[in-house]
Amino acid sequence: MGSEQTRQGLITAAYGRRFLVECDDGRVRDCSTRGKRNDYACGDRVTVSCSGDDQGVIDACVPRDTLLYRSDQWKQKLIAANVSRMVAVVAPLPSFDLAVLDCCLAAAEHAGIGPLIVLNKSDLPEAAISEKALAPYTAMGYPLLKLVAREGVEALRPHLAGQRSVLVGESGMGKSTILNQLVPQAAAQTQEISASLGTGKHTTSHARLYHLDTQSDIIDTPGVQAFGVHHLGVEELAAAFVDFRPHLGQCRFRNCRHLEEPGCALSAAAEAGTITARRFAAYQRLAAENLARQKKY
Ligand SMILES: Nc1nc2c(ncn2[C@@H]2O[C@H](COP(=O)(O)OP(=O)(O)OP(=O)(O)O)[C@@H](O)[C@H]2O)c(=O)[nH]1
Ligand SMILES: [Mg+2]
Ligand SMILES: [Zn+2]
Repeated sequence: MGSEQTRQGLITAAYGRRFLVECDDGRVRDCSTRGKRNDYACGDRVTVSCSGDDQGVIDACVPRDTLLYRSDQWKQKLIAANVSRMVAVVAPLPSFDLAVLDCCLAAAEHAGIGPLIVLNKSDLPEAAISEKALAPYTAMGYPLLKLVAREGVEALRPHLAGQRSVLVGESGMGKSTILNQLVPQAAAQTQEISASLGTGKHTTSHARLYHLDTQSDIIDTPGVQAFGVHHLGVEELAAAFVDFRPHLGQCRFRNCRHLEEPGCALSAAAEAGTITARRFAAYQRLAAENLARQKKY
């Protein structure tokens, strides 16, 4: 004993309750936590009690600038800390779910993280349909970048410069393929979409941070089937739908939840086509779920 030394570090991988921490002496240590804590994420700046060159224990976390997480009825899942940009990746095959995209974007808005939508695999003929489905998102101001990650991702680099970015999206969209193009030495395993089930064995299982240069990092994350936003209250939810913002505060009732209230400005906007009916329905479903939960507890 007596060889413990305290160091600052950056979490670069999160494996349940174990974390890889890049310490200020340049060494990456495999770290556990105190008291079975697991509320740390890739991108967290932490204090580590180091035991030797390879191992340590995380003692504390520096306050975060941002925290991206998802949540369902039971628990929260931390995804990435101190990120400034979300790269939401979709692709025509396997088909993607706009409802998942809506939740990713809402979580990013709520966390103060700037989203960029990437339509990957734009080499596929089905990409035209996907692009049409994404038109409302560009109309509401989200930047959209079409990529063929298999061929190259140079067009993405300017969006990542000076940022810490996180790749999010459903499984099989090509997040790890994008990462490998950006950081060839990462050699993240990518999954082969099997014709039978669309499931592959190389699907990403843990979040991992890579340095692009001294100013920019990128975090690859496992694909999600759903991106729960149970942590957003009804009011926060409406505010996280950026296309709703011009209409907020214009309903007849100040506390309008935009569900069945008369004189709802959002409902009128959906009918007039100023906001898309699909986005409004997505909001209403999430808001109704949220209220039902509040009643239960
Ligand atoms: N046609 C085409 N296929 C691509 C492109 N980019 C990636 N793919 C393929 O899409 C499949 C899935 O790619 P991954 O990078 O593993 O996807 P992922 O988003 O990391 O998936 P998870 O780790 O499960 O979340 C692989 O078979 C890739 O070869 C592209 O630009 N065009
Ligand atoms: Mg992956
Ligand atoms: Zn309303």
